[in-house]
Amino acid sequence: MQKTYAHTATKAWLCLLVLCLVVLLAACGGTTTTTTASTPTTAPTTAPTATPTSAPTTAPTAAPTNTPTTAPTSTGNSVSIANFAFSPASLTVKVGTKVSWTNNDTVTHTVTANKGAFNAGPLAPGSTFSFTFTKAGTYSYHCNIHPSMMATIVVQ
Ligand SMILES: [Cu+2]
Repeated sequence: MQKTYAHTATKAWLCLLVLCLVVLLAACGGTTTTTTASTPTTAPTTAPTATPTSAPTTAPTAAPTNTPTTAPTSTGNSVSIANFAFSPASLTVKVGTKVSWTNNDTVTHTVTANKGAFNAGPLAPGSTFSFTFTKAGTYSYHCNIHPSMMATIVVQ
């Protein structure tokens, strides 16, 4: 009887010891719950995709319509003599054109071709001389009275 009691007593102590151990272990190990610190994942900044700039289409520059200004000194078929000068100094005409020289000056002049194609004798103020060009070429002429007066008729 005594032995049995002792046996149960030891058994109880063992149970108590085990219980204590369990409690201790639970106390120690239980708190070791590693709180996984969730490292804040840096929000992936969406890389700004370079928006393709539409290639600037070179706007076709409107071609400047340069209206051919008819040079007032090179057309027509008349030459004015004024202020000791032939105007225009160079006149271009077509073959068969009749060119007229009018002396609008206050003094007498001549219209003399350098190579003798034509020659308007003394041309008094206010008078007109005409010559029809039938052959193409460049006709330089001058005034016999005033050699500095020189001009050209271009026949095409
Ligand atoms: Cu003259």
